[in-house]
Amino acid sequence: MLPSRKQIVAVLVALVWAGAGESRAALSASELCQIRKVKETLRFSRCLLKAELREVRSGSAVDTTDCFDRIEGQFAATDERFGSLDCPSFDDGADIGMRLGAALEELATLLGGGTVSTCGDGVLETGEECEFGDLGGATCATVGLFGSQMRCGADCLLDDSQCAANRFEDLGQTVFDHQTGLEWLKSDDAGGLTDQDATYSWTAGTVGSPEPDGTLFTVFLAGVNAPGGAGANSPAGPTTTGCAAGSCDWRPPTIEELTSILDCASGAPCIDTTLFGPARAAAIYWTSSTIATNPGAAWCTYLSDGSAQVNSKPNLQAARAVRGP
Ligand SMILES: [Ca+2]
Ligand SMILES: [Ca+2]
Repeated sequence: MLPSRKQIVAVLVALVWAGAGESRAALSASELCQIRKVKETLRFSRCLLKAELREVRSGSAVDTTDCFDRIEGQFAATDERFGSLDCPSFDDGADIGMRLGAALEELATLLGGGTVSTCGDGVLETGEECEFGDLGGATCATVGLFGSQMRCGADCLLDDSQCAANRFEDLGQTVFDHQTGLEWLKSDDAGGLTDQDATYSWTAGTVGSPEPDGTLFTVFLAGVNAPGGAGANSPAGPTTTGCAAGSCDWRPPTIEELTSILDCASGAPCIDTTLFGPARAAAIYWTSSTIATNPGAAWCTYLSDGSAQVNSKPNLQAARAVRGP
């Protein structure tokens, strides 16, 4: 990558600083190493600019190999003399030479009336859609796609090839949501933990108990997160890890997360069963969200109309596991 204006200024400041530093009483080994390198960088710049002068005068290309050989040799000698502990930078002769060489070549082009590409200089300019680390506000969503993989590609043009065309991706045992980054465990009708008819309690206590020790946690989550767990008779059961769909960090969704996948377009149940698996039309799904003013109850989602419901934690309701951010 070409040096930025900031990097060029830093070199100039270092040159001035090195000149001032020489008059100080005591210089550290680190400073002495840096001064040698700055001086050598200065010589390298002169070497290249002299070559450019000869080139303009003669009208033919001038070999600058000697310039590059010298800076690499001198930097290596400096590194050897001071060592990596004392030198603030190390083994960087070729890199400095390449960066400065590229910058001076651009300047020579400009001085000859030519134009240079500004892609890669870190500044987003007209004609550029992006620069390294600066996508100009573009995301997969701003171009009608899903996911978080918008990239800055060649010639400072946006590269959306890693964005997803569809929000939901069917991964077999799970569904990945490219909009939220969440992965959902599918339901089934196999009679195991993830069966559409299975129901669980939020707490093992009586009405009013806030504790998360019901079968939602001790059976459902413990099962999908444990090797050889009780979910083994469902399609989401046996895997190389033993956990459901190969992941052991399943959890109940928050009310916001569960609401984000509801879809009442085809009526009850308000979820796309072709994607997320079967669900009873009147199923009520637990979430991890306790009611702030009533710790003995938690938010649920009612699949018959997609509404949020308050449910007492000892009740038996359906469960759907999620993982991710
Ligand atoms: Ca630019
Ligand atoms: Ca069933």
